[in-house]
Amino acid sequence: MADYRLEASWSPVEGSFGRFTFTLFNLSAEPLSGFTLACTSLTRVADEHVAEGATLKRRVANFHEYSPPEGLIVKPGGSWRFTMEGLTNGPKHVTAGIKSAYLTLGDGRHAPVSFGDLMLDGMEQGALPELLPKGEVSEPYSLLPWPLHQALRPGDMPPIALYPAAGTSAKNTRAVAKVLALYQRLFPDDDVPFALQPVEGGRQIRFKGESSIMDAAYELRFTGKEIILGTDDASGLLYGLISLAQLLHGARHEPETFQFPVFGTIADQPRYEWRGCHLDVSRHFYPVADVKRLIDILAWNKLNIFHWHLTDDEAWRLEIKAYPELTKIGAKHGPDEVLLPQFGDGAEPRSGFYSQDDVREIVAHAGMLRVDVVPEIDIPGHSTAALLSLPQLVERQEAPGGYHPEPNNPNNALNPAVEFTYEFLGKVFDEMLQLFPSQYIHIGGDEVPHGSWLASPLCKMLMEREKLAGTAELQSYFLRRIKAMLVERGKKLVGWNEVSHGGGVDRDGTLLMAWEKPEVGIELAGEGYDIVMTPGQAYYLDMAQAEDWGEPGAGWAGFTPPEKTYSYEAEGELPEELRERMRGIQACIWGENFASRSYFNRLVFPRLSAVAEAAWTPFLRKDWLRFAAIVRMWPTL
Ligand code: TNX
Repeated sequence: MADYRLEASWSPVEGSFGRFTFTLFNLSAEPLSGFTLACTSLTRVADEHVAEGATLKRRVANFHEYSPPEGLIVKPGGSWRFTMEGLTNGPKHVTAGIKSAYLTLGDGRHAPVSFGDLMLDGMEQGALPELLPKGEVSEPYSLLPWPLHQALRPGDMPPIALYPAAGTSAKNTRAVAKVLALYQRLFPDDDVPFALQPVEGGRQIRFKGESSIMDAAYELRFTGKEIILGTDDASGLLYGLISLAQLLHGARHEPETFQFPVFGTIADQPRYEWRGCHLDVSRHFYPVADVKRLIDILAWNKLNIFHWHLTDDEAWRLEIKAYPELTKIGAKHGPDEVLLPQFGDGAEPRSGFYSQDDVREIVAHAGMLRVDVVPEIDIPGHSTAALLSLPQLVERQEAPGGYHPEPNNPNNALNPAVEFTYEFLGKVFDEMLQLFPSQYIHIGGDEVPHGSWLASPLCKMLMEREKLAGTAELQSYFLRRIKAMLVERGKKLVGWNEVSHGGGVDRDGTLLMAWEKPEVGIELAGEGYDIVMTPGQAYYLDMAQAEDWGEPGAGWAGFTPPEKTYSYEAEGELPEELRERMRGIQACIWGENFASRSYFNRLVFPRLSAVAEAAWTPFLRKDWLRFAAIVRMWPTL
């Protein structure tokens, strides 16, 4: 147990974003004096604020440090209480408060402080709403995503196991073994769905090449005697086998509801080729094993893109051999480190990044499951960690607070007029080429605030020379150079929707993710970009799932119950002639709210499967109650 505990509550105030009340308890045996209290809070205290009982000594992005009144002594068992009125936004949920806390004592040592979620003053919390109904099915098959076509007759007893018919090729046997291993990782307590040798009471699978069907498609024909699996590529083979494992999983787990087919066919193929899930590992770091398990879960849900958000303001998580500082400095947080403690960090310094060996392991794991790993380094904005790790990236003459993108650090964008920026990125891309076989590299491009770089003398010169009118055109200049660097290296550029600002980049081989709303995506498609829809209102899995205070998650895009994610149609009013441009949809898992595993699971599941079904199944074949009945048997992290 920590010697100190900090409790925080919030009360609404007419005409403002309300007031925080903090109480620090001294649980140690010694009186506490001559200290400061540091904490990270998602809701920030504004520069203009009224403090009672403390002063805000400094604030850097979400990091706050408070000093008690001169001479304050907190006795053992005693507490210190203070309030802050004047916040940058109004908190909406329990998770909007403290994410890390520690004390700096008189002698410079740092002491851990425990804390909990943000309380709402004077309000009963009440029970949280049920987010998932029990569900019901009209056809007894546990397939999720639901297939394009099926006409099946259920059998009474599921087969004991499925096994490859005599004479099955090594490639197909290996595919069975692969899905068997996947199943064992996801459901270690369950009976296995496959065996490699014939099993009494089992059913054999016969494999058939089916050159007339499209990529990732498969056909299953069931007879009492065998199952014929027709595919034309490795993805179809994988998905056909996963469907068989899913059918057995349901029939065994809930035999009153689900059965295994004895006759009939499934003819299945995905609605979209890009069925993605993004993971922000900058705000919250996930060990290799967690990332691999998430990829297992993606494959089980037939998602095929893992968009790996490896850098942001808070941390740079990818080892780059040419610049070891990026992870030595830029992936480490601590009270006396260059990067201050953030979400979930405490008094002890803590570091987390992926070595190039880790990356190779993850990419190989994903590749085996037909998941393409699309790495993102978020530039030019969201780059505090890189800028603090490599001071050569900083424009020395630029005013230190030239622009201030809340909630991030001031001047958090790579400077397009600093030539070293391109040398640096060239080397980063060169190393990424060796690690990531994907044809795509995501370069972010989001949230560069208006006014960025305008206090940079070097940018002023560049603007004159290149006849650029402001921030957006500077950004476009930068991104066009980045695009050329990627093209030179044989890669396609992926970015967030703001890449199109100020003239954008060459459309050819550029894919943009519309996160602000689907209309933005439609506009971009009209401008000639390929698009993927990642609407914050429906597919951001960090968004809270109900309005209730007690429901964890972010609130900036409202709240998103699983049913909303499920029933959302991301194409919106996409005109027929732009359909070609829409490559797919994607869920995004931003990390600010995921300090605990239980919050991760509560927020990500079942909404991730809801996006997976939207990515695979035609809109008219979706069915919320069927989804609810099946998804409760699906794995979580
Ligand atoms: C917006 S979406 C962001 C992220 C945050 C997220 C939180 C986007 C391109 N930028 O930096 O983590 O909201 O929901």
